[in-house]
Amino acid sequence: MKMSFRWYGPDDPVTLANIRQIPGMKHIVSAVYDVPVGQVWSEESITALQKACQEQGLIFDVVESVPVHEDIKLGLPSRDTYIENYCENIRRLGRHGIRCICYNFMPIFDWTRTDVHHKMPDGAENLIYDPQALDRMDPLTGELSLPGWDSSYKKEDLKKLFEQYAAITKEDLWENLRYFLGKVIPVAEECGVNMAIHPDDPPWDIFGLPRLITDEAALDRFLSLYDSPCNGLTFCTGSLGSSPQNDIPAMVEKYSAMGRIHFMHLRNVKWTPQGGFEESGHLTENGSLDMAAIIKALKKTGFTGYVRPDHGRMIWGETGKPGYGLYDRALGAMYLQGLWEATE
Ligand SMILES: [Mn+2]
Repeated sequence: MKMSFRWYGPDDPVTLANIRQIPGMKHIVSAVYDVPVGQVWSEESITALQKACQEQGLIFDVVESVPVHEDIKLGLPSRDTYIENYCENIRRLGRHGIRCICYNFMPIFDWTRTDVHHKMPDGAENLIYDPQALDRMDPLTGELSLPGWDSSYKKEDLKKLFEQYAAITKEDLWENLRYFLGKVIPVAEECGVNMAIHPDDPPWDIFGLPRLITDEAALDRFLSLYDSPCNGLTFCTGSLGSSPQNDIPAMVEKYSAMGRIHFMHLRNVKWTPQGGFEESGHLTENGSLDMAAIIKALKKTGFTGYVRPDHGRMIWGETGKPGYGLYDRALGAMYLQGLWEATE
């Protein structure tokens, strides 16, 4: 496995100089944030990220994410222009040494939590999802500030998007995903880039919007939409593991054996009696997932892809981007590498 760390670019309070001091850390996961969704990334911006990483002895070879424009998900006539831009981004990233691109196909909302500053009994802060709290939120009337949320949306834009999604079915969304893959996977193959879809987080419908990538049946269907080694997964244990129905170690073993996992997001979650979850420390005993069994499944199947510690808690007084502080993710990286080494 290749150990990596997500970095939000020069504005990230966590610096590359910090990251390089984490033992075993070699790869950087980042993205260009200075252009709107759907546009082509400039060569200069990509080169700048690559250079900044090189200067710290790190390799920038994973992108998370190249976002998919809503018009593509909705299947609007304008999608072809956005897909062509997407393909151009794959070509440019491939030329700059990027080997894996993470993306998702979630309508409007990215990963969703109901509190990103939840106080844990030990004083740490974590991210939680409480279904009752979500029911009380109305994205069309209330003030929304979600972590994966594009704050540039105006209320009117959002209303229109909801109307557009109301007009399509879940099957339409699957068909639009198939159409997208049909155009981008051949380009990714030519460029030597692995495409890795991130599961929906949480893996169920929210705000009445359909969500596709939620369980084993959905992953099977997704992989069959375009049969190519380049059409693969970002297997996020925390996202899929939010649903107690998903047997995470068994799924990891299955898809890793197929060679279709290109990127692992490793974190633990603790299910709550209310049907929600809390993001816990990475350790098996902290949450509901058996992290050692997950690492063993990767080892057993000869996994050589990228791994990153996913969201961490905020500890030791650190402030910053919820889920993306330095300290707890660094602890996660060490724990995961310890499990890996112990299987050797
Ligand atoms: Mn993830």
